[in-house]
Parts: sequence; C-alpha cells; structure tokens
Amino acid sequence: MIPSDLKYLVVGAGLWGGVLAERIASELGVRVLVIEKRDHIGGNCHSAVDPATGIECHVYGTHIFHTSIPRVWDYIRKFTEFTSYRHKVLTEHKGRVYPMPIGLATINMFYGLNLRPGEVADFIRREAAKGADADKPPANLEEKAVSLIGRPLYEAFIKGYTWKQWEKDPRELPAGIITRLPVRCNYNCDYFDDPWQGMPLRGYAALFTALFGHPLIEVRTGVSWVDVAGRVPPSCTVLYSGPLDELFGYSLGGLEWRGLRFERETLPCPDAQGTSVLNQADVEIPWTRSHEFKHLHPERGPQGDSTVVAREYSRTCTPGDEPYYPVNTPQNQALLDKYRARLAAEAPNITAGGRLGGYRYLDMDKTIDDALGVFERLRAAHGERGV
Ligand code: 40K
Repeated sequence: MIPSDLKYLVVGAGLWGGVLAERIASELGVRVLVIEKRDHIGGNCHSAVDPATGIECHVYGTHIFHTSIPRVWDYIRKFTEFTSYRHKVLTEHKGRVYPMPIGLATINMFYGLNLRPGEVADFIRREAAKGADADKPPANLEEKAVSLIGRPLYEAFIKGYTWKQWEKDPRELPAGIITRLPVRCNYNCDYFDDPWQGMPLRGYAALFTALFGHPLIEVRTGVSWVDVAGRVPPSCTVLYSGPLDELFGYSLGGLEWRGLRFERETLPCPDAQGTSVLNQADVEIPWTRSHEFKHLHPERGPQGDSTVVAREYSRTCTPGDEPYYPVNTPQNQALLDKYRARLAAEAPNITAGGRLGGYRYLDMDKTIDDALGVFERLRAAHGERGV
C-alpha cells in the first residue's frame, strides 16, 4: 500500500497538507502520497453544491479567506481567483440586530445615542470604570471583558455567546482568553481588518482540486493514519495534520476539543436572514449563529427562489465527533507539551502541524503561512540529503 521508496507522506488533505504536498511536488519534483480519512479533500474548508438549490454550502461552517501576509496572498492566488466579498457579521440580541464587532453603529443603537467618533473612547472608558474594580487585575473572562467595555455591552454581546461557545460560565474561564476586545470608533462594519479578503470565485472545491492537482501528487481518500502507521518506511518524511493525541493512540490521555453541529434547512424563500452570518448573542437561543450560504456569493446573483440556512451549535467533542477548536486550559497545554516531547524523541521523521496536529486555532492564512515555513525547512533538509 505504501511504496517502499516513498519519500514524502502527507496525512490529511486539508489546507496545511495541501500546501505541503503542492510545494514538495512543484519545488522538489518528487512524488507525494496524501492520505485522507474522509471521503473528500479540503478538510474543514470543504464545500459542496446542494443539488436541490445549486447553492454552494460550507459543510463545516462558513470559511472566509482573509489575510495581511503578502506571501500567503501571492501563493494562494496561483490556485484560484478571489471575489471582492468582504465579511460582515450581525448579532441578534433581545430581538434587535446589531453589527459585530462592537463599533459606533453597535454602541449608538444599543444605548440610543448619537456619539461622534471622537467621543467613543471616553464613553467606553467611563462604562468600563463603572463596572470594574480598578485596584485588582481581572480574575476571569467576565471581569476582563467588563474592564474593557463595561457591563452592559458585555452582558448583551459577550456573556451569552461565550456561555454557548464553551458551555462554561464566563466567570470560570481564564481572563487570558481575551487580550483585547476591539471597539471601533467609526461606522466601518467589516468583520476582518485584513486588506485582502474574498471568496474563491469558483468555490473551495475548485481551489482544492487545483492545489492537489500536480501530477506528482496522489491522494487516497478513505484512508486514515492507523491504516498505514506500521508500514511507513523510516526514510519517509511524514507530514501529519491529524490530532496529535491520536498519533500516539491517546496513550497519555485525550486533548479536549470543542465541536460543532450544524442543522441545515432549505427554506422556500429567496432570502431568509439577509446576511451570510447572523450570531445569536442570547443564551435563550440554543444555537450560536446561522449561516445563509448564498450571501457569500452575491456576484452569483439571486440563486433561485429558495435558500439554505445552517444553524450552528457548539458541543463537547466526544470520540467520533469532528474536532474544531482547541480548549486552551493549562491542563491541555501541559498534555500537549508531553505529546510534543514524545514526537521529538520517538518519531524524528514526523512533523505534526496544522490546526489538529498543532492543537491551535489557526485561520486559513496562518495555516498556509505555517505550511510554507515548514516547507522551507524541508527544502533545506532535502538539499542536505543530496537528493
Ligand atoms: C479563536 C482558541 C470558538 C468556539 C466556537 C465558535 O468564527 C470562528 O469559527 C472562530 C471563532 S474566532 C476565534 N479566534 N480565535 C480561538 C482560539 C480556541 S478558539 N476563535 N474561536 C472562535 C470560535 Cl464554538 C467560534
């Protein structure tokens, strides 16, 4: 199954594995085998056209490409064109809809004011001073958030949403989760500040087909690491993007993950929510946000008389669920360090990375940047071996 002279094996056909496979094939001119346990490439960026409506649906939640890193923007555009989509997020609180992140429109709507840009900083400072104890440092996420934006905005937009994301009282979450809560002093309602943003013009599926399209890359779907683990020649460099704890059979215990569950619905109207992502700030509504996929591609026109909406629910990951977000507690960090030490000591031919292999939250652009960095180290090692 694994050729005995194989030099590079990539585990996982997501973005990190895809960039590495592409670089190895294109730049080193050697064969790469990619194994992927799911039945599709693209990892969680995967999208598929819904047959009934023709709408491109993001199976693992909405993915928006955005970056400030020149080498990432130059690299990824070799595989796709991007639309000029710029992401906006709205959030519903007590039956009213506000722009996110918190900015001048959110503040003025919420307080019924007409503050000018120059008045925002002082206003927020006074709100924060009312709610926080200036003498002692914030002991938890709630105290930290209140010290940054004041209690009313915290209770409206952060408290319930955080509860739902992590299933924990924000007073039990460490203050360190948030270092800052950006408050914009103008009516700019863009979700991301990055200069380069957009959606792949022909969809994520086409992007990944191009990324894995090099003739020296072979992709086998439906094959997981455990299927090949004992049969990888020691001379083969393994680029592993699966969960690090799974690589070691969970022998030191399992890393904690948050998972997501989506409830997808096709609705008989041309537009259900008027925007691509609508957050639900209140705990009384059990889902965290809803995605209406057609709005990610306004350039495709009205896209028919019906629409597809997916409600997103957060949950604890149990065996068999797809892991999405690392849970950054000291316990998980300590376990991660132990697995990393084992990797370095026991498997010098394996590099683990990406979101799952690194056990870290990574936007798509950071994932690409990390893979490009790993490739530069591989290229140097490849040269030294005199291949
Ligand atoms: C992080 C460390 C987390 C949990 C849930 C939903 O929109 C997204 O999908 C990502 C947001 S934004 C973000 N930036 N950093 C994390 C750092 C763990 S997660 N996030 N987490 C998000 C998130 Cl149920 C969204």
